Amino acid sequence: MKKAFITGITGQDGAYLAKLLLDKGYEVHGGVRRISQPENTRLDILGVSNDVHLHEFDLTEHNNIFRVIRDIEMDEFYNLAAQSFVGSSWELPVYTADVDGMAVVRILDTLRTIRPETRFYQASTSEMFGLVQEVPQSETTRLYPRSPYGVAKVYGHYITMNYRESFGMHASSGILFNHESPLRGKEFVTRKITLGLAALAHGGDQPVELGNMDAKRDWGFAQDYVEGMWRMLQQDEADDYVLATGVTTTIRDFFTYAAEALGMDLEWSGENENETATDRKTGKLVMKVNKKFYRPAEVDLLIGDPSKAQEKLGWKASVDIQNLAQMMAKSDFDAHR
Ligand code: NAP
Ligand code: F7E
Repeated sequence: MKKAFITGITGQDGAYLAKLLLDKGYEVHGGVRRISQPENTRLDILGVSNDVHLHEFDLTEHNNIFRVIRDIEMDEFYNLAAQSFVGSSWELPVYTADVDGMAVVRILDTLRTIRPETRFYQASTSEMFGLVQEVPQSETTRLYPRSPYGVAKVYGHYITMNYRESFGMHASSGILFNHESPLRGKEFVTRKITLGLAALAHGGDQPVELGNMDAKRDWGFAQDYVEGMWRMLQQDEADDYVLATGVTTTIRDFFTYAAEALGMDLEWSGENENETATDRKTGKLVMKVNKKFYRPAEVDLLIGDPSKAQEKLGWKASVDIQNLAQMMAKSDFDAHR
Protein backbone atom coordinates (compact mmCIF):
# COMPACT_ATOMS: atom_id res chain seq x y z
CA MET A 1 0.00 0.00 0.00
CA LYS A 2 1.43 3.37 -1.01
CA LYS A 3 1.55 6.15 1.55
CA ALA A 4 0.85 9.80 0.68
CA PHE A 5 1.09 12.96 2.73
CA ILE A 6 -1.01 16.00 1.78
CA THR A 7 -0.37 19.48 3.17
CA GLY A 8 -3.59 21.50 3.00
CA ILE A 9 -5.76 18.35 3.26
CA THR A 10 -8.59 20.45 4.75
CA GLY A 11 -8.68 22.73 1.67
CA GLN A 12 -10.70 22.31 -1.51
CA ASP A 13 -8.04 20.39 -3.45
CA GLY A 14 -6.73 18.53 -0.39
CA ALA A 15 -10.14 17.02 0.31
CA TYR A 16 -10.69 15.93 -3.31
CA LEU A 17 -7.14 14.53 -3.52
CA ALA A 18 -7.56 12.61 -0.25
CA LYS A 19 -10.71 11.00 -1.64
CA LEU A 20 -9.01 10.16 -4.94
CA LEU A 21 -5.99 8.55 -3.24
CA LEU A 22 -8.17 6.56 -0.81
CA ASP A 23 -10.16 5.27 -3.79
CA LYS A 24 -6.85 4.19 -5.36
CA GLY A 25 -5.93 2.23 -2.21
CA TYR A 26 -3.41 4.65 -0.66
CA GLU A 27 -2.85 5.16 3.04
CA VAL A 28 -3.54 8.89 3.24
CA HIS A 29 -1.97 11.24 5.78
CA GLY A 30 -2.53 14.97 5.98
CA GLY A 31 -1.41 18.04 7.87
CA VAL A 32 -3.95 20.16 9.75
CA ARG A 33 -3.74 23.37 11.73
CA ARG A 34 -5.56 23.64 15.02
CA ILE A 35 -8.88 25.45 14.60
CA SER A 36 -11.40 26.40 17.26
CA GLN A 37 -14.35 24.67 15.58
CA PRO A 38 -13.29 21.56 13.68
CA GLU A 39 -16.75 20.26 12.62
CA ASN A 40 -18.18 19.97 9.11
CA THR A 41 -14.91 20.17 7.26
CA ARG A 42 -14.62 19.39 3.55
CA LEU A 43 -13.33 15.93 4.54
CA ASP A 44 -16.62 15.37 6.43
CA ILE A 45 -18.61 16.54 3.40
CA LEU A 46 -16.81 14.03 1.15
CA GLY A 47 -17.28 11.33 3.82
CA VAL A 48 -13.57 10.56 4.26
CA SER A 49 -12.63 12.18 7.57
CA ASN A 50 -12.49 8.82 9.36
CA ASP A 51 -10.32 7.25 6.66
CA VAL A 52 -7.39 9.69 6.72
CA HIS A 53 -4.63 10.08 9.30
CA LEU A 54 -4.34 13.68 10.44
CA HIS A 55 -1.22 15.26 11.95
CA GLU A 56 -0.75 18.62 13.60
CA PHE A 57 1.08 20.63 10.99
CA ASP A 58 2.08 24.16 10.04
CA LEU A 59 4.22 25.15 7.07
CA THR A 60 5.93 27.89 9.06
CA GLU A 61 7.42 25.37 11.54
CA HIS A 62 10.57 23.73 10.17
CA ASN A 63 11.00 21.04 12.86
CA ASN A 64 7.34 20.13 12.59
CA ILE A 65 7.88 19.48 8.87
CA PHE A 66 11.02 17.48 9.69
CA ARG A 67 9.23 15.22 12.19
CA VAL A 68 6.29 14.57 9.86
CA ILE A 69 8.62 13.54 7.02
CA ARG A 70 10.78 11.39 9.33
CA ASP A 71 7.86 9.63 11.04
CA ILE A 72 5.38 9.04 8.22
CA GLU A 73 7.84 7.70 5.63
CA MET A 74 5.57 8.70 2.75
CA ASP A 75 6.08 7.65 -0.89
CA GLU A 76 4.38 10.79 -2.25
CA PHE A 77 4.26 14.29 -0.78
CA TYR A 78 1.65 16.74 -2.15
CA ASN A 79 2.26 20.34 -1.06
CA LEU A 80 -1.17 21.94 -1.42
CA ALA A 81 -1.20 24.15 1.67
CA ALA A 82 -0.96 27.88 1.08
CA GLN A 83 -2.30 31.29 1.92
CA SER A 84 -4.27 30.88 -1.29
CA PHE A 85 -6.39 34.03 -1.49
CA VAL A 86 -4.75 36.55 -3.83
CA GLY A 87 -6.76 39.43 -2.35
CA SER A 88 -5.35 38.87 1.16
CA SER A 89 -1.78 38.68 -0.09
CA TRP A 90 -1.47 42.49 -0.27
CA GLU A 91 -2.49 42.70 3.38
CA LEU A 92 -0.29 39.71 4.39
CA PRO A 93 2.69 39.89 2.01
CA VAL A 94 5.37 38.64 4.42
CA TYR A 95 3.24 35.79 5.77
CA THR A 96 2.28 34.85 2.19
CA ALA A 97 5.94 34.82 1.14
CA ASP A 98 6.78 32.56 4.07
CA VAL A 99 3.94 30.05 3.64
CA ASP A 100 3.71 30.01 -0.17
CA GLY A 101 7.41 30.49 -0.93
CA MET A 102 9.87 29.70 1.87
CA ALA A 103 7.91 26.71 3.16
CA VAL A 104 8.48 24.95 -0.16
CA VAL A 105 12.23 24.91 0.38
CA ARG A 106 11.73 23.84 4.01
CA ILE A 107 9.95 20.74 2.71
CA LEU A 108 12.29 20.10 -0.22
CA ASP A 109 15.43 20.45 1.86
CA THR A 110 14.08 18.13 4.54
CA LEU A 111 13.11 15.58 1.89
CA ARG A 112 16.54 15.90 0.29
CA THR A 113 18.19 15.25 3.66
CA ILE A 114 16.12 12.35 4.99
CA ARG A 115 13.82 10.94 2.25
CA PRO A 116 15.16 12.00 -1.18
CA GLU A 117 13.30 9.15 -2.91
CA THR A 118 9.89 10.68 -2.03
CA ARG A 119 7.95 12.00 -5.02
CA PHE A 120 6.99 15.64 -4.52
CA TYR A 121 4.18 17.74 -6.00
CA GLN A 122 4.18 21.55 -5.76
CA ALA A 123 0.94 23.50 -6.21
CA SER A 124 2.06 26.17 -8.67
CA THR A 125 -0.45 28.50 -10.26
CA SER A 126 -1.48 30.46 -13.32
CA GLU A 127 -1.19 33.58 -11.11
CA MET A 128 2.55 33.36 -11.89
CA PHE A 129 1.71 34.51 -15.46
CA GLY A 130 0.02 37.66 -14.09
CA LEU A 131 0.52 40.32 -16.75
CA VAL A 132 0.54 37.70 -19.46
CA GLN A 133 3.44 37.68 -21.90
CA GLU A 134 1.84 35.17 -24.26
CA VAL A 135 -1.68 33.91 -25.11
CA PRO A 136 -2.45 31.12 -24.32
CA GLN A 137 -0.04 30.43 -21.45
CA SER A 138 2.03 27.24 -21.40
CA GLU A 139 4.90 25.74 -19.36
CA THR A 140 7.37 27.92 -21.32
CA THR A 141 5.57 31.27 -21.05
CA ARG A 142 7.60 33.94 -19.26
CA LEU A 143 6.38 34.62 -15.71
CA TYR A 144 5.22 38.10 -14.63
CA PRO A 145 3.39 37.84 -11.28
CA ARG A 146 1.07 40.67 -10.24
CA SER A 147 0.49 40.03 -6.53
CA PRO A 148 2.53 39.06 -3.45
CA TYR A 149 0.79 35.68 -3.79
CA GLY A 150 2.02 35.29 -7.38
CA VAL A 151 5.54 36.36 -6.45
CA ALA A 152 5.72 33.87 -3.56
CA LYS A 153 4.46 31.07 -5.81
CA VAL A 154 7.15 31.88 -8.40
CA TYR A 155 9.77 31.13 -5.73
CA GLY A 156 8.05 27.84 -4.87
CA HIS A 157 7.94 26.94 -8.55
CA TYR A 158 11.59 27.68 -9.29
CA ILE A 159 12.92 26.06 -6.11
CA THR A 160 11.01 22.89 -7.05
CA MET A 161 12.68 22.90 -10.49
CA ASN A 162 16.00 23.66 -8.86
CA TYR A 163 15.86 20.71 -6.43
CA ARG A 164 14.89 18.45 -9.31
CA GLU A 165 17.84 19.65 -11.39
CA SER A 166 20.36 19.93 -8.53
CA PHE A 167 19.64 16.72 -6.63
CA GLY A 168 17.75 14.56 -9.12
CA MET A 169 14.66 14.58 -6.93
CA HIS A 170 11.30 13.51 -8.37
CA ALA A 171 9.81 16.99 -7.85
CA SER A 172 7.01 18.17 -10.16
CA SER A 173 5.16 21.41 -10.37
CA GLY A 174 1.56 21.65 -11.54
CA ILE A 175 0.79 25.07 -13.01
CA LEU A 176 -2.92 24.93 -12.34
CA PHE A 177 -5.38 27.44 -13.71
CA ASN A 178 -8.41 28.33 -11.58
CA HIS A 179 -10.42 25.31 -10.51
CA GLU A 180 -13.61 25.47 -8.54
CA SER A 181 -16.28 23.24 -7.00
CA PRO A 182 -19.05 23.28 -4.43
CA LEU A 183 -16.20 22.99 -1.86
CA ARG A 184 -14.52 26.22 -3.04
CA GLY A 185 -13.67 28.79 -0.33
CA LYS A 186 -16.44 31.35 0.07
CA GLU A 187 -14.27 34.40 -0.65
CA PHE A 188 -13.32 33.32 -4.18
CA VAL A 189 -15.44 34.99 -6.84
CA THR A 190 -17.24 31.91 -8.22
CA ARG A 191 -18.42 30.67 -4.82
CA LYS A 192 -19.21 34.19 -3.66
CA ILE A 193 -21.48 34.50 -6.72
CA THR A 194 -23.22 31.12 -6.32
CA LEU A 195 -23.77 31.63 -2.57
CA GLY A 196 -25.16 35.13 -3.15
CA LEU A 197 -27.44 34.01 -6.00
CA ALA A 198 -28.72 31.03 -3.97
CA ALA A 199 -29.74 33.40 -1.16
CA LEU A 200 -31.49 35.69 -3.67
CA ALA A 201 -33.30 32.73 -5.28
CA HIS A 202 -34.61 31.79 -1.83
CA GLY A 203 -36.17 35.23 -1.41
CA GLY A 204 -33.19 37.25 -0.19
CA ASP A 205 -32.81 40.88 -1.20
CA GLN A 206 -29.06 41.53 -0.90
CA PRO A 207 -27.37 42.00 -4.29
CA VAL A 208 -24.00 40.33 -4.75
CA GLU A 209 -21.32 43.04 -4.52
CA LEU A 210 -18.37 42.41 -6.79
CA GLY A 211 -15.23 44.11 -8.12
CA ASN A 212 -13.75 43.87 -11.62
CA MET A 213 -16.37 42.22 -13.87
CA ASP A 214 -14.12 42.19 -16.96
CA ALA A 215 -11.35 39.94 -15.64
CA LYS A 216 -11.17 36.63 -17.52
CA ARG A 217 -10.30 33.28 -16.03
CA ASP A 218 -9.81 29.74 -17.32
CA TRP A 219 -12.05 27.87 -14.87
CA GLY A 220 -12.27 24.08 -14.49
CA PHE A 221 -13.63 21.57 -11.96
CA ALA A 222 -11.31 20.81 -8.99
CA GLN A 223 -11.97 17.07 -9.01
CA ASP A 224 -10.44 16.81 -12.50
CA TYR A 225 -7.37 18.75 -11.43
CA VAL A 226 -6.42 16.51 -8.48
CA GLU A 227 -6.40 13.56 -10.88
CA GLY A 228 -3.82 15.52 -12.91
CA MET A 229 -1.66 16.05 -9.81
CA TRP A 230 -1.63 12.31 -9.11
CA ARG A 231 -0.78 11.51 -12.74
CA MET A 232 2.26 13.83 -12.58
CA LEU A 233 3.72 11.78 -9.73
CA GLN A 234 3.19 8.48 -11.58
CA GLN A 235 5.51 9.51 -14.46
CA ASP A 236 9.03 8.03 -14.68
CA GLU A 237 10.48 11.55 -14.89
CA ALA A 238 9.36 14.56 -12.88
CA ASP A 239 8.33 17.63 -14.89
CA ASP A 240 6.10 20.73 -14.92
CA TYR A 241 2.63 20.72 -16.44
CA VAL A 242 -0.14 23.23 -17.11
CA LEU A 243 -3.63 22.01 -16.19
CA ALA A 244 -6.36 24.15 -17.75
CA THR A 245 -9.48 23.94 -19.92
CA GLY A 246 -8.24 26.21 -22.74
CA VAL A 247 -11.40 28.34 -22.45
CA THR A 248 -11.59 31.75 -20.80
CA THR A 249 -14.67 33.49 -19.38
CA THR A 250 -15.38 36.89 -17.81
CA ILE A 251 -16.70 37.22 -14.25
CA ARG A 252 -19.86 38.70 -15.84
CA ASP A 253 -20.44 35.60 -17.98
CA PHE A 254 -19.86 33.26 -15.05
CA PHE A 255 -22.42 35.30 -13.11
CA THR A 256 -24.90 34.99 -15.99
CA TYR A 257 -24.47 31.19 -16.27
CA ALA A 258 -24.98 30.73 -12.52
CA ALA A 259 -28.04 33.03 -12.49
CA GLU A 260 -29.56 31.19 -15.46
CA ALA A 261 -29.09 27.89 -13.63
CA LEU A 262 -31.34 29.28 -10.87
CA GLY A 263 -33.99 30.44 -13.36
CA MET A 264 -33.07 34.14 -13.48
CA ASP A 265 -33.13 36.29 -16.60
CA LEU A 266 -30.61 39.10 -16.25
CA GLU A 267 -30.61 42.62 -17.59
CA TRP A 268 -27.19 44.29 -17.41
CA SER A 269 -26.71 48.03 -17.31
CA GLY A 270 -24.03 50.61 -16.56
CA GLU A 271 -20.27 50.29 -16.80
CA ASN A 272 -17.31 49.87 -14.45
CA GLU A 273 -18.26 50.95 -10.93
CA ASN A 274 -21.83 51.75 -12.06
CA GLU A 275 -22.51 48.30 -13.51
CA THR A 276 -25.56 46.44 -12.18
CA ALA A 277 -27.64 43.37 -13.03
CA THR A 278 -31.38 43.00 -12.43
CA ASP A 279 -33.53 39.87 -12.67
CA ARG A 280 -36.25 40.69 -15.24
CA LYS A 281 -38.56 38.09 -13.70
CA THR A 282 -38.63 39.62 -10.19
CA GLY A 283 -37.29 43.12 -10.81
CA LYS A 284 -34.72 42.45 -8.07
CA LEU A 285 -31.25 44.00 -8.15
CA VAL A 286 -28.94 40.97 -8.05
CA MET A 287 -25.47 42.47 -8.62
CA LYS A 288 -23.78 45.77 -8.10
CA VAL A 289 -20.14 46.74 -8.31
CA ASN A 290 -18.34 47.84 -5.17
CA LYS A 291 -14.92 49.38 -5.75
CA LYS A 292 -13.64 47.94 -2.48
CA PHE A 293 -13.26 44.59 -4.30
CA TYR A 294 -10.91 46.03 -6.93
CA ARG A 295 -7.32 44.83 -6.53
CA PRO A 296 -4.19 47.02 -6.40
CA ALA A 297 -2.95 45.20 -9.53
CA GLU A 298 -5.19 42.95 -11.61
CA VAL A 299 -4.60 39.84 -13.68
CA ASP A 300 -6.84 40.64 -16.64
CA LEU A 301 -6.69 37.51 -18.75
CA LEU A 302 -5.74 33.91 -18.11
CA ILE A 303 -6.14 31.12 -20.64
CA GLY A 304 -4.07 27.97 -20.44
CA ASP A 305 -2.66 25.62 -23.05
CA PRO A 306 -3.02 22.13 -21.53
CA SER A 307 -1.61 20.25 -24.56
CA LYS A 308 1.48 18.91 -22.75
CA ALA A 309 -0.68 17.40 -19.98
CA GLN A 310 -3.01 15.98 -22.62
CA GLU A 311 -0.16 14.35 -24.53
CA LYS A 312 2.03 13.12 -21.68
CA LEU A 313 -0.47 12.50 -18.87
CA GLY A 314 -3.58 11.72 -20.93
CA TRP A 315 -5.29 14.40 -18.84
CA LYS A 316 -8.22 16.53 -20.02
CA ALA A 317 -10.72 18.73 -18.20
CA SER A 318 -14.16 17.12 -18.25
CA VAL A 319 -16.49 19.91 -17.07
CA ASP A 320 -17.16 23.07 -19.10
CA ILE A 321 -17.85 26.48 -17.62
CA GLN A 322 -21.65 26.38 -17.98
CA ASN A 323 -21.85 23.01 -16.24
CA LEU A 324 -19.44 24.15 -13.54
CA ALA A 325 -21.53 27.28 -12.83
CA GLN A 326 -24.68 25.17 -12.78
CA MET A 327 -23.16 22.55 -10.45
CA MET A 328 -22.05 25.21 -7.96
CA ALA A 329 -25.25 27.27 -8.13
CA LYS A 330 -27.48 24.21 -7.63
CA SER A 331 -25.34 22.91 -4.77
CA ASP A 332 -25.57 26.25 -2.93
CA PHE A 333 -29.29 26.52 -3.71
CA ASP A 334 -29.95 23.04 -2.26
CA ALA A 335 -27.74 23.66 0.77
CA HIS A 336 -29.56 26.93 1.46
CA ARG A 337 -32.85 25.03 1.60
P1 NAP B 1 -7.60 26.29 -0.05
O1 NAP B 1 -8.97 25.67 -0.18
O2 NAP B 1 -7.49 27.70 0.40
O3 NAP B 1 -6.77 25.36 0.95
C1 NAP B 1 -5.55 25.79 1.49
C2 NAP B 1 -5.08 24.79 2.53
O4 NAP B 1 -3.84 25.23 3.07
C3 NAP B 1 -6.05 24.62 3.72
O5 NAP B 1 -6.07 23.27 4.09
C4 NAP B 1 -5.36 25.45 4.80
O6 NAP B 1 -5.67 25.05 6.11
C5 NAP B 1 -3.90 25.13 4.49
N1 NAP B 1 -2.96 26.10 5.06
C6 NAP B 1 -2.94 27.44 4.92
N2 NAP B 1 -1.90 27.97 5.59
C7 NAP B 1 -1.24 26.94 6.19
C8 NAP B 1 -0.11 26.84 7.03
N3 NAP B 1 0.58 27.93 7.41
N4 NAP B 1 0.30 25.62 7.43
C9 NAP B 1 -0.39 24.51 7.06
N5 NAP B 1 -1.51 24.53 6.29
C10 NAP B 1 -1.92 25.74 5.86
O7 NAP B 1 -6.81 26.16 -1.42
P2 NAP B 1 -7.10 25.23 -2.70
O8 NAP B 1 -8.01 25.95 -3.63
O9 NAP B 1 -7.42 23.86 -2.25
O10 NAP B 1 -5.66 25.24 -3.40
C11 NAP B 1 -4.68 24.25 -3.10
C12 NAP B 1 -3.31 24.75 -3.53
O11 NAP B 1 -3.31 25.00 -4.92
C13 NAP B 1 -2.87 26.06 -2.90
O12 NAP B 1 -1.48 26.00 -2.74
C14 NAP B 1 -3.22 27.12 -3.93
O13 NAP B 1 -2.38 28.24 -3.78
C15 NAP B 1 -2.93 26.34 -5.19
N6 NAP B 1 -3.70 26.70 -6.37
C16 NAP B 1 -5.06 26.75 -6.32
C17 NAP B 1 -5.78 27.02 -7.48
C18 NAP B 1 -7.29 27.05 -7.48
O14 NAP B 1 -7.86 27.58 -8.43
N7 NAP B 1 -7.96 26.46 -6.50
C19 NAP B 1 -5.10 27.22 -8.68
C20 NAP B 1 -3.72 27.14 -8.70
C21 NAP B 1 -3.03 26.85 -7.54
P3 NAP B 1 -7.02 25.58 6.85
O15 NAP B 1 -8.12 24.68 6.38
O16 NAP B 1 -6.69 25.42 8.29
O17 NAP B 1 -7.21 27.01 6.44
O1 F7E C 1 -10.67 36.11 -8.35
C1 F7E C 1 -12.23 39.15 -9.76
C2 F7E C 1 -10.83 39.28 -9.21
O2 F7E C 1 -10.37 35.50 -5.96
C3 F7E C 1 -10.88 35.89 -9.72
C4 F7E C 1 -6.94 31.25 -6.31
O3 F7E C 1 -7.37 29.92 -6.22
O4 F7E C 1 -6.97 31.17 -8.70
C5 F7E C 1 -7.48 31.87 -7.58
O5 F7E C 1 -7.08 33.23 -7.62
C6 F7E C 1 -11.10 37.21 -10.41
C7 F7E C 1 -10.08 38.31 -10.10
O6 F7E C 1 -9.42 34.01 -7.82
C8 F7E C 1 -14.52 39.87 -7.06
O7 F7E C 1 -10.39 40.63 -9.29
C9 F7E C 1 -14.25 40.49 -9.12
O8 F7E C 1 -9.74 38.94 -11.31
O9 F7E C 1 -11.82 34.05 -7.43
P1 F7E C 1 -10.62 34.90 -7.29
P2 F7E C 1 -7.95 34.37 -8.33
O10 F7E C 1 -7.48 35.67 -7.81
O11 F7E C 1 -7.94 34.17 -9.80
C10 F7E C 1 -5.54 31.17 -8.82
C11 F7E C 1 -5.18 30.35 -10.03
C12 F7E C 1 -4.86 30.76 -7.57
O12 F7E C 1 -3.77 30.20 -7.61
C13 F7E C 1 -5.41 31.28 -6.29
O13 F7E C 1 -4.96 30.48 -5.18
O14 F7E C 1 -12.36 37.74 -9.98
N1 F7E C 1 -13.29 39.59 -8.84
N2 F7E C 1 -15.01 40.68 -8.04
C14 F7E C 1 -13.42 39.16 -7.57
N3 F7E C 1 -12.74 38.27 -6.85
C15 F7E C 1 -13.14 38.05 -5.58
N4 F7E C 1 -12.50 37.12 -4.84
N5 F7E C 1 -14.21 38.75 -5.03
C16 F7E C 1 -14.93 39.66 -5.73
O15 F7E C 1 -15.86 40.26 -5.21
